[in-house]
Amino acid sequence: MSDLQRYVSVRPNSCQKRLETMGFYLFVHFGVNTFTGREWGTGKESPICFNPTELDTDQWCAVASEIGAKGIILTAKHHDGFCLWQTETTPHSVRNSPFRNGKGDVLKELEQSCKKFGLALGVYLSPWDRNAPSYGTEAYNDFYCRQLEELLTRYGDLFTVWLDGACGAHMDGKPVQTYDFARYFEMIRTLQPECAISNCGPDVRWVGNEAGLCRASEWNVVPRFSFDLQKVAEHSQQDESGLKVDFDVVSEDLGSRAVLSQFDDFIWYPAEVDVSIRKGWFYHPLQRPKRVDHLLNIYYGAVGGNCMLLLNIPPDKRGKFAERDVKRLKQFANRLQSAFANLVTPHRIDAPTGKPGMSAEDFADEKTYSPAQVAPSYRIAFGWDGPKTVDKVVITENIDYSQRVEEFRISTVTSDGSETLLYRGTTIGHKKIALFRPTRCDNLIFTITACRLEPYIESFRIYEADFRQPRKPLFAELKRRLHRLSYRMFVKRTQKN
Ligand code: FUL
Repeated sequence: MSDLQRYVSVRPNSCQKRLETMGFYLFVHFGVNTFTGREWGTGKESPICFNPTELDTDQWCAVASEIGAKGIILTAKHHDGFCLWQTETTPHSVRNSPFRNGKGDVLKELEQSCKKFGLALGVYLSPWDRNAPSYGTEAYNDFYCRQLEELLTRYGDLFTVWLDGACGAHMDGKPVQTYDFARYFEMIRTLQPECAISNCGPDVRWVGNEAGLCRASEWNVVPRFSFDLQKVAEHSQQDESGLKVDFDVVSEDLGSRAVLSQFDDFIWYPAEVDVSIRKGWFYHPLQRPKRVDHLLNIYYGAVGGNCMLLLNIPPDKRGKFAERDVKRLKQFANRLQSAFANLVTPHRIDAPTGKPGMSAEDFADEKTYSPAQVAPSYRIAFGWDGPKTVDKVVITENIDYSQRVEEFRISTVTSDGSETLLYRGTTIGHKKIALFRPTRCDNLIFTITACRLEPYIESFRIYEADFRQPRKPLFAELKRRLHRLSYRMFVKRTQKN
């Protein structure tokens, strides 16, 4: 098998496919921190402080579905150890709070609302627990597994369990906990085989910052080694073959041919962008939601950059999303709706001969197109009658055949026969949204200039301009570099402690 054949033989499992198809879902950080104003609770909070007076999970779900999010992940337990469900594992839970006289169960209410609104439900269960007396001992793994079991058996189908890698146990003077991740994973796979294991898990990769920034080229096929890195946050280490690689979760290039050629074991590992609508993850009255252009740039970068977007909306002390956030989210949804309101239907598609059942005509019907022959480049021309002003294209690869496109460009041919370049891109993967300047034309040429064997293009949708593209983010690249640097400094510091 050639190297390229090996790379494209790596494909998503069914949990990963479901997540990639969902594309956009919400995070809800809610718990004792909502009432104490902290981001990381100490674990010493009294359950009495948890008292949402108007908890309204229907409102969360109504907002989620209105803005096109497909699911919600709730912080069932954050680092403070306080449980939002009726657990039998610890008294540190809603059971000992005034919320619904100790009878309430936030996760149960959310499960029912999600059902009502057709949304998927996910849970965040922090491995780091500042309240559990057993933390730092082997008994903690039993305790954690009992919590997992309750969540996996009482709340219907979960689309994901989000395992947060954050740990500040040294701050509490506690011994470092060795998490039995293998046991956690096995329990999740056994009890809910369709549930994705995120973050420290094998199904979803953390994008590397919490600012909503993703790489220009996001790869799904990466060295298996990058999964170990999610659990062991070390800056630079040896892989199994003893090769010294400068490679970590924030590295810029995780999956180009140059990187893959240094390894011999690969996994499908799509990235998720987790970011909050406000500065903090929990609700703080003085923080403001991000501007609409900022939210749109995050959306285009993540959903349109081969990542999943996990956007956090923190409920306030009432237990509802703040009006200000809801208003902002509606404006955001409006802009998206207008951006994708007018699809251009091509009348002619000219492309290299396709495989049987995967020809260019099939492509027009949104079925996969794949050229019969491997070639150095592939030129696919779309034409329509009468010029239209277009400014964006959504391209998807059929990931059942892996991720293959490495470089492409979009251009248009003017009446004098000259070609004008509109967009130059690298990876496509599950979804690429290519935004370019509004251009009046009656054709677009999609040229794939580098590819791992032949491409499998599932769709190429062209949209008319609404002249409301967000302003380009300033210094995005610089910000990404700074985040990378600060992450590495953080890791170095924690390793010293
Ligand atoms: C981090 C946590 O420490 C934050 O509080 C938040 O939950 C974020 C999503 O993950 O690691």
